[in-house]
Amino acid sequence: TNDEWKGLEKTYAMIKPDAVAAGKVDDILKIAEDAGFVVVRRQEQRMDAVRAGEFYAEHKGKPFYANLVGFMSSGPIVACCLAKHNAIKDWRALMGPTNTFTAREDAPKSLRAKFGTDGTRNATHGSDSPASAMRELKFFFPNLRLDPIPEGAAAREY
Ligand code: RTP
Ligand code: MG
Repeated sequence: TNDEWKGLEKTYAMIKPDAVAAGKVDDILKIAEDAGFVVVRRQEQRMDAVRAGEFYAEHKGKPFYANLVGFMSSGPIVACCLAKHNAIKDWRALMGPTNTFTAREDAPKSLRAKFGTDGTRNATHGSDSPASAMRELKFFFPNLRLDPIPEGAAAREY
């Protein structure tokens, strides 16, 4: 069976409503697989504003928060668990800078350069640390049993 991903670091990746609505889910996950990521989980779902606000609670009070919550609850997202050595950092690198326009300038091959729309509607999300990966994977995949190791959270399923 293909369970080699079980020993690899995992990250939470999300395809945001702009890229889902544009029909780019398969293109994005193909790029991820070509970059060495294993797609462990993939699930389309909608977040309501309460759940989107909870997911992005760290940004509560920031000027873009309401816009962000409105965007993230505007249509279906695709929630993913991706596995790879150094998955957390490497997925952030593959996504590129937060702002789509900055991404197009500084990282034209990045996912946000290719699939993003603007400063808030930027096609993809990725956990920014081992602790975030653990929290976010549990938030979307409560039945995925995760076992943290020092090098990174969410490293193994057991
Ligand atoms: P993410 O959490 O979605 O992976 O993005 P990130 O770490 O690169 O950026 P973060 O600072 O965590 O911001 C979360 C999301 O909020 C939206 N945003 N809009 N000035 C703006 O309009 C603005 N700044 C941030 C983006 O959707 C960003 O990904
Ligand atoms: Mg973030």
